[in-house]
Amino acid sequence: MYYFSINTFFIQISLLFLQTNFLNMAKVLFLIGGNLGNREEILQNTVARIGDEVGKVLQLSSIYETAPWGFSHEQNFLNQVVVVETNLPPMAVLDRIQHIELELGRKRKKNRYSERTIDIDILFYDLEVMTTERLEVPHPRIAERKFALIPLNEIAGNLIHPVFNKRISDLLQVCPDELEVTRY
Ligand code: A4P
Ligand code: MG
Repeated sequence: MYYFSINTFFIQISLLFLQTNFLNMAKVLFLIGGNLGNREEILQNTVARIGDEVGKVLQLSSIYETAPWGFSHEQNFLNQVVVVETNLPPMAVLDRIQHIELELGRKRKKNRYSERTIDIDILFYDLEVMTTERLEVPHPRIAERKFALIPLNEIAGNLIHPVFNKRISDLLQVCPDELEVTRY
């Protein structure tokens, strides 16, 4: 009898721990991409580093070759969406991805949109909506860019954008972006 209740006590404590842990987990969708260097290898390294630093990688979209959006450059981008489960809060996720960008050779230029080895953007952090000086989620330009919407649609077409209240698949249908996006 005594043994039984001690056992039940420990089972309950472990269940509580698991539940709390579970409740603290967030799903983050990243868009990664770059147009300089060995683009495919850099994407692979980025996914591996995100797995080490941010959390478990749950899903990857296909890789897409995409024309530079917002500026001209002779080299196209490769872009991919990565889904990760993490217990880090949004700002800590941003710190980690900026650290990974630097590690993988990202150099920031003065001009707004420019060529780069790797850019890691947070598209969604669960369905949270936040705007601070350093971080805006959902990423503010998702709906204007097929290079983000097409890979997103592949793995999360039914996701409802919490600001526009529209599915990703619907945002894609009305997106006016005409730049080329093809499966790599
Ligand atoms: N920041 C705010 N919100 C976020 C967020 N949700 N995720 C801040 C990541 N960062 C966020 O980013 C500038 C600042 O944005 C960061 O310091 C962070 O505090 P950055 O990476 O330093 O600079 P950036 O990426 O050059 O600027 P920006 O304005 O973020 O550009 P975008 O929107 O990332 O666009 N064309 C193709 N085909 N494929 C691409 O991947 N990417 C861009 C960059 C342009 N054209 C492209 C692509
Ligand atoms: Mg960026």
